[in-house]
Amino acid sequence: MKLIDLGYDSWFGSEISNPDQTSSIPARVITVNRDNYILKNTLGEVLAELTGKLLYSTESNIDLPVVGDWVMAEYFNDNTFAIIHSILPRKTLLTRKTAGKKYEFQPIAANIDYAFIVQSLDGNFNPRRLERYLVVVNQNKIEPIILLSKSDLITADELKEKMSLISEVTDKYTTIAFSNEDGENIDTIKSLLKKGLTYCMLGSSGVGKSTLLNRLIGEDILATNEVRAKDSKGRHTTSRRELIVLENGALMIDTPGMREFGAIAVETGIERTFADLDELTEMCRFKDCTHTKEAGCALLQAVNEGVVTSDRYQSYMKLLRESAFNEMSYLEKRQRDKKFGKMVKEIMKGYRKH
Ligand SMILES: Nc1nc2c(ncn2[C@@H]2O[C@H](COP(=O)(O)OP(=O)(O)OP(=O)(O)O)[C@@H](O)[C@H]2O)c(=O)[nH]1
Ligand SMILES: [Mg+2]
Ligand SMILES: [Zn+2]
Repeated sequence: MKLIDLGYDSWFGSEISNPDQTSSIPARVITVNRDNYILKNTLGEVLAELTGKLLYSTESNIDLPVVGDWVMAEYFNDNTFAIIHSILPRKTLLTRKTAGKKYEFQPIAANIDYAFIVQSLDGNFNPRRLERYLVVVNQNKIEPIILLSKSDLITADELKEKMSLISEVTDKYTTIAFSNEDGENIDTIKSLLKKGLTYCMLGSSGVGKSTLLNRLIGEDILATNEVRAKDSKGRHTTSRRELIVLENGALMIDTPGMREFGAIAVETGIERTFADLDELTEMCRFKDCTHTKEAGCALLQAVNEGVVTSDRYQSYMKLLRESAFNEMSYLEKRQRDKKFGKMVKEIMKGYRKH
């Protein structure tokens, strides 16, 4: 296996000729465990740990390796163990807001080319949730592909209705309804996968991400689990993120289903996902129009005329508000952290003097 088969390309190429890292070689992070990593490159797969320096210089989660990262690693003991010295710059980084009240970025996966956003066509189907995923994926300049699973559970008429709801959200991205159960459109999904490109599965627990991946592999490698019939909720079967090389050479990252998919600072993602609404706001009479009550608001007019559904308008406004609020909270937190750091330094200096 060559590095190019693992997704390495000239984009990363210029980064490895760093003279003081000559003992290190590039490798891709294929699994992140609690205390260590599994790397893969031409030497095969190896267990790896971080250098103390990297570990202690990290200011946030973002500075630590995630699945899909390219790292520079030094190999030991006949290439049975490695130490990670640094992370190569990331082509793309998929992040979300850390679940709960914390205002932090949580990295999900790095160097992703395409994200499969998976929703099942039964209880999990939700156009508003799809918008949220699209915003985050678009923010990171990753190409979304929309997959609607469990088509075997609904009638042809229901499918038609749901597809039209999706086309109301967006008609820009490939959208495929499929079934792991009867095999519908599995081949269509297979035909999308290209050698050397990295894909990642996103979506709630229980929608069939791992089952699909097993289907694509043609073997039951990943654990899957029953869903509670009552509310279509999964049980978080997949517990870690891992990268798998498919037979045709495509690279696929499975992720555990996420209960929350919060967003921080995703204005660009919102603009891209709601491009038509964003364009309308350019035509508002006032530059600082809040699109809530102003006369001459082009967006409100479009809603009144039925050009834009009120659901999409509300979703757009909600995501903008949430993104701005989370960004402010994040920046405030960073500032507090910095001040705190400074204070600690001052105190330590004082100690040393005495
Ligand atoms: N009827 C039907 N059931 C499916 C389909 N795909 C998956 N399932 C079932 O849904 C359940 C959950 O599937 P998983 O693949 O474990 O779901 P997941 O998205 O990986 O869930 P997490 O790992 O928890 O995020 C399993 O019992 C599957 O057999 C499908 O297309 N149709
Ligand atoms: Mg899974
Ligand atoms: Zn307006």
